[in-house]
Amino acid sequence: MAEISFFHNPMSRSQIVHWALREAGVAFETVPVDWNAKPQALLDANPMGKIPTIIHHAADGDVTISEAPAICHYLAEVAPGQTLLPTPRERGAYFRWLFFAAGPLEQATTARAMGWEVPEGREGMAGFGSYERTVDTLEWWLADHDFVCGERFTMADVYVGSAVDWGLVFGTLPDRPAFAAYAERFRAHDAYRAAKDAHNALIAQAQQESQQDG
Ligand SMILES: N[C@@H](CCC(=O)N[C@@H](CS)C(=O)NCC(=O)O)C(=O)O
Repeated sequence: MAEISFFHNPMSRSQIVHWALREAGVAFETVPVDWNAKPQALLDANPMGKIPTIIHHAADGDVTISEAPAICHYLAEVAPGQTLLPTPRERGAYFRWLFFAAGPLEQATTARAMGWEVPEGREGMAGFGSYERTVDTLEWWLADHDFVCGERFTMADVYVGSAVDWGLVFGTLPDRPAFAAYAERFRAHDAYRAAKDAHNALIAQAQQESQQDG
């Protein structure tokens, strides 16, 4: 059995974890998730039936983790050498932006995609304030930092980078120079490219199968 069981559908946030697994260099087996017939093992592990979800077959027993940013950080912990974890000096930026992307940024971009607007006068109650405030704040940081923690790539870049990647490709983020320059830096990573290649191959295969069925 591989070290990690990875529930995956290429058209989902499990792409983030696919990249994280490759950055971490841990052995994993992919368990395909068909939206219309989710594997029982996924539902047993995560009653939300959501992916990404992984099961780490650790020496002292299985550990189930869901929520993409939690999985990313967990993988940085179990990765050989732990080089994707922040140094003590980098910890503040690492956790700040990891949680910023999981909270305000995810909420702001989802609200935008769904057409939900914060009612006038209620920005103070919404964790993301407004789409503009959230996006401007991320831009402010990335304009001055090559990576989330400064000069060095850490696991936070897999999660924040995935949000920027997705946002630029699908238009949920504006195409600003700081986002484009950041994307260029993380897209140069071998692990990013390997995950993308695998992702594109799975999409092509699914499209071929649906054409054959049709
Ligand atoms: N909060 C979760 C969100 C996961 C999520 O919504 N995944 C979607 C795919 S992108 C999913 O599994 N959808 C299937 C469903 O809800 O049944 C995370 O950040 O990991």
